[in-house]
Amino acid sequence: MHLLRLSFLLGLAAAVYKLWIQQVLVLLGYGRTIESLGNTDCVAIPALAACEKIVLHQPTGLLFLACSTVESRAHWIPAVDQLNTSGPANVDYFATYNHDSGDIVRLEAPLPVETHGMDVVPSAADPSQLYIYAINHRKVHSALTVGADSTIEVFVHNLGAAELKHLHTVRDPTIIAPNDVVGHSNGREFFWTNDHASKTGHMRHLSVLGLETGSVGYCNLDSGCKMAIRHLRGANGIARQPDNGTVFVGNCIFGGVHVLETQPDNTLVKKSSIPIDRPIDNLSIDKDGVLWAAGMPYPLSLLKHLANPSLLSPTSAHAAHADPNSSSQFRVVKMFEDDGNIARATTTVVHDAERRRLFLHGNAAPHLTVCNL
Ligand SMILES: *[C@@H]1O[C@H](CO)[C@@H](O)[C@H](O)[C@H]1NC(C)=O
Ligand SMILES: *[C@@H]1O[C@H](CO)[C@@H](O)[C@H](O)[C@H]1NC(C)=O
Ligand SMILES: *[C@@H]1O[C@H](CO)[C@@H](O)[C@H](O)[C@H]1NC(C)=O
Ligand SMILES: CC(=O)N[C@H]1CO[C@H](CO)[C@@H](O)[C@@H]1O
Repeated sequence: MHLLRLSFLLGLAAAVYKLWIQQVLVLLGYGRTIESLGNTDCVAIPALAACEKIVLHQPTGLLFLACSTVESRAHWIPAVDQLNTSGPANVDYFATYNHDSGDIVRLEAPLPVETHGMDVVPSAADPSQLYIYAINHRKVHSALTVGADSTIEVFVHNLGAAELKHLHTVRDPTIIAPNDVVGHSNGREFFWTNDHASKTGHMRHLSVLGLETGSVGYCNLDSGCKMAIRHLRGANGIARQPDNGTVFVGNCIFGGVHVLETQPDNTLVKKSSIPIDRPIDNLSIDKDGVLWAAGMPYPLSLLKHLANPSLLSPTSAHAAHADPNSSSQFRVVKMFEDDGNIARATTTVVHDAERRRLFLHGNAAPHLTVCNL
């Protein structure tokens, strides 16, 4: 009787363990083959390297980028505990790229920014003025123990100008490990993700077991900052459906996308998730309302690449179409996949639905990739 129960329990434990291990192996890309998909009509733009985040200005087709150098990234990426302050100083920059003319403009900023996530939002009052919300991970000497001094900067940019005007620096106890940001068209409100619950420390590593989580915060320059939702696993890139308050957050550990609904008090409630068979990084929404997500076919090779950018790491991009018949259902289509030779270790994808172009870039990638779809 006891033996029977014991063997039943052992069998159950083994089954659960096998299921869990299988899930982990799938997420790590075990047994995954990398296809060649959508990667035949692409060009590389090496003048724009190590751009963590790209945002499209749809009316002009202009791409905004938050960039660095490959060497600097190998030293300093707080999100993955790369906290060596002796890398190159003040090399990060914002730029615009016009794919039709090939013009690259480095935007002069009145203060140095260690770039990460970014959003670019036309002002509701004057669409030729763009608000730029940018994560800034300032280096501090004791970074190894206390982490980066992270803030969120708000700039304003006149379309076509060569500079950014600084409006605000937001520093708050809830801005812990900021990763990505979505801003409001009034220049005064934003949601951002914390990729972890602490800046440094061993607890951060427990995130791979789901025992440590990220969060999303909300700031209003008039009323302050607060947590909008806590305990969000693998919180990474963030995007918002402009017209209806749906917020998407990529799950860079367990795969897929969290679908959140904005409440009247600007907190967020989780509604559903979009399953995708791999960890998901940064997100964007195109003109047709389709959500584009950068996939990590082999997350471990991505981590190795971030520490040593010369290593290849594959890339995928996925498009999630909302099902018109059911608000919580999405149809996900893989649109791009490459072994890393055409688009290396992509962490951010943007689709120009009007010009049928896909832009891909990576935190430590050697070049911007532009593909005709
Ligand atoms: C930090 O970077 C410097 C300069 O590249 C290097 O000499 C040093 O070994 C690095 N420190 C660590 C802990 O990796
Ligand atoms: C939505 O429902 C209509 C009518 O039932 C059906 O014809 C259509 O195929 C559905 N669309 C999707 C995307 O499932
Ligand atoms: C907003 O759009 C998304 C599709 O992207 C849909 O899933 C969601 O239900 C919509 N929300 C509302 C409140 O209409
Ligand atoms: C905003 C942003 O770029 N977020 C993430 C994109 O992907 C890299 C690589 O995994 C992450 O480190 C960023 O935090």
